[in-house]
Order: sequence, then structure tokens, then C-alpha cells
Amino acid sequence: MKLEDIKITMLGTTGAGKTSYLLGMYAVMQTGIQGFTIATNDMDLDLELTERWEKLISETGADRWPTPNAATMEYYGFGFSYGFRPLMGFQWLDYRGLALSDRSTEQDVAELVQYLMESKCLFLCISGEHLVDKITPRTVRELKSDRMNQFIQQYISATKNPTPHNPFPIAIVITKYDLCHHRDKEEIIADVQKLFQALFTPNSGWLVMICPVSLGKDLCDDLDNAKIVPVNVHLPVVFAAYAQLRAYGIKLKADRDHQLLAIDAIKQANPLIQLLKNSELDEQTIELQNCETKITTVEENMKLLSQELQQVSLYFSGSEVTADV
Ligand SMILES: Nc1nc2c(ncn2[C@@H]2O[C@H](COP(=O)(O)OP(=O)(O)O)[C@@H](O)[C@H]2O)c(=O)[nH]1
Ligand SMILES: [Mg+2]
Repeated sequence: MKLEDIKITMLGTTGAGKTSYLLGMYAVMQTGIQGFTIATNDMDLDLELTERWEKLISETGADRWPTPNAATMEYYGFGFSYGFRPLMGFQWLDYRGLALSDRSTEQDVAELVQYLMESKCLFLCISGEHLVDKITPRTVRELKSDRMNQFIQQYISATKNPTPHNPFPIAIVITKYDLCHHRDKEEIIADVQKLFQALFTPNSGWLVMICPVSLGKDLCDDLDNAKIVPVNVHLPVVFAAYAQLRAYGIKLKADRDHQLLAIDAIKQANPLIQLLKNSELDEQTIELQNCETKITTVEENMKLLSQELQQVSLYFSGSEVTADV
């Protein structure tokens, strides 16, 4: 079973920690979680990401951190596998963040919008440095959360038309969580919900995960020398894969219902029609079996991934939910 490739956009201001997060995520997911791994076929990309990660974990001083992105858009292709069997491909956009600022050019925005409209999952990256205290109007300006809300409204809500039957997954990733770790987690979550209120409204079809991540809990005390020990960096991609499987599962179940109806209709028909449609019945039955097999595989994979998601806050159409199958 291989699902179609998906595009992920990571939105966040310059300096929010997007590139560092990507490096950490790649390093952790190469070893994998529950047998799920991420890899790239592009040897140059693998080398580049690995070297940058090595530098981050082995060096001390300000130079350990990735240099700010040179290009506006950097695209990365990854494969997500289970037991090294490919499950789905990810195309990842690491975006410099300028389209969120006042300095954005039309070209910047146009390129981002194009990618956004093709994306199947969105990561909103907000830095813990702006959540150190209770949010104020200033927080909104610093995080550019209103600009993110605008992008969601104009390009995701308008083109993807999310509904409870056709949900759209969004991961709100709180990067540099070490910086706001001293606060009560529930309070931070309440703040985040205030910043992105529309994503938590009833019947809206948004499947939202709020996930704190950090490259090391001691970085808040000594950014350039503290040990790098990534926390939670696998969860956003696990969520993206889970959401994709969930959507595929919903589609498969609709197919199954359709086939069951078709089979029923033939079985209910008079003997002559039944005779004529005998081969059609055989075909439908085989398809139904295939469909059932796929549903079982999807559910098995979802079960493994949902175990990882028990520790995060997940909301569907505004209500808190637990990841299930
Ligand atoms: N405290 C803390 N600082 C971080 C962490 N990750 C990144 N940083 C800091 O944030 C800076 C910007 O990160 P970067 O990944 O380049 O941000 P980007 O512009 O969004 O790609 C880095 O140079 C680090 O100084 C983290 O987990 N904790
Ligand atoms: Mg960057």
C-alpha cells in the first residue's frame, strides 16, 4: 500500500526555528519511531542535512546553528516508510518566512500561495520565545499569527473547503518550547487557541494538533553550549502521516459501502439478471476483499501512529479528541 505523495508547508516568521526543527526531525526519524522512518533518495540532500545536524550537536558557540536560509524557498523531498516499506512521500517547503512580514515581495507571496494551495497539511510554527508570558496584542505582531490566519482563510479554507467529512490537518508547532517551559502547559495551550480561534470552531473540519517541540530542554539557559537532545520533533510528521491515513481510511470505507450496495443490488435481482451479472458479482467481490485488506492495513498503521499521538493535544472541529483508529 502506498499513498499519494503530499506537500507540507511550514509557515513561521524568520528565526522561529523552522530549519533547526527540520534538521532535528530528520535526524530523529532516520532511526525512526515505532518502525516508521523518514529518508530521502537524494544523497546530496541526505549529506547536507546530516552534516548540518552533526555540526549542531557536536559544536559549541553560536556557529553551531544553521545559517539563515539563503533562498526564499527550499524544497525537500522525503519518504515516510513503515518497516522500510514506503508508505507516502512528503514534499517539504522550508520557507524563509518573509511572506509573513511587511517586506514580502509579490513574487515571494505568489510562490508561497501556490504551494499552500497544493498542500495537504500545514505546520504553523510559533516560537516559545513569544509565549514566555501571557499573550498580549504584541504577541500577535511578533508571531505574525494574524498574517497566518489570513493565509489559512484565503488559501486553505477557500480551496480545500474543509468539513467534518473532509478534514484538513494543521499542526501548530511551538518551537523552542524550552523557553516557555516554566509556564503551565494548559495556559500556553489556551493562549495558542486564542491566537488561532477560527481553527477551534465547531463543525469547521479543522483537525488541529498543538505540539511543543524543542532541540534541548537546557537551551533556554545556554543557547550556544547546552546539549542538544530533541524533544517531540517526530510528532508533527507522525501527525501528518496519521491525518493522511485517516483521510484515506475514510475514502476506503466509502468505497466499501458503495461496493456492498452494488453486490446487494445484484443479489436482490431476479435469477436471470443474477445469471447475467455473475461475472460482475465476482469482480465486485474481489474488489470488496481488496478494499477490506487495505482498510485493515490502514487501521494497523493508524493504531501504531496514534500511540505516539496520545501525549499531544488534538482537536477536531473545535473539540478535544484522542487519536484513535
Ligand atoms: N532555545 C532554543 N532556541 C532555538 C531552538 N531551535 C532553534 N533555536 C534558535 O533559533 C534560531 C533560529 O533558528 P532557525 O532554525 O534558523 O529559524 P528559521 O528562520 O525559522 O529557519 C537558531 O539560530 C537558534 O539560535 C530550540 O529548540 N530552543
Ligand atoms: Mg530557516
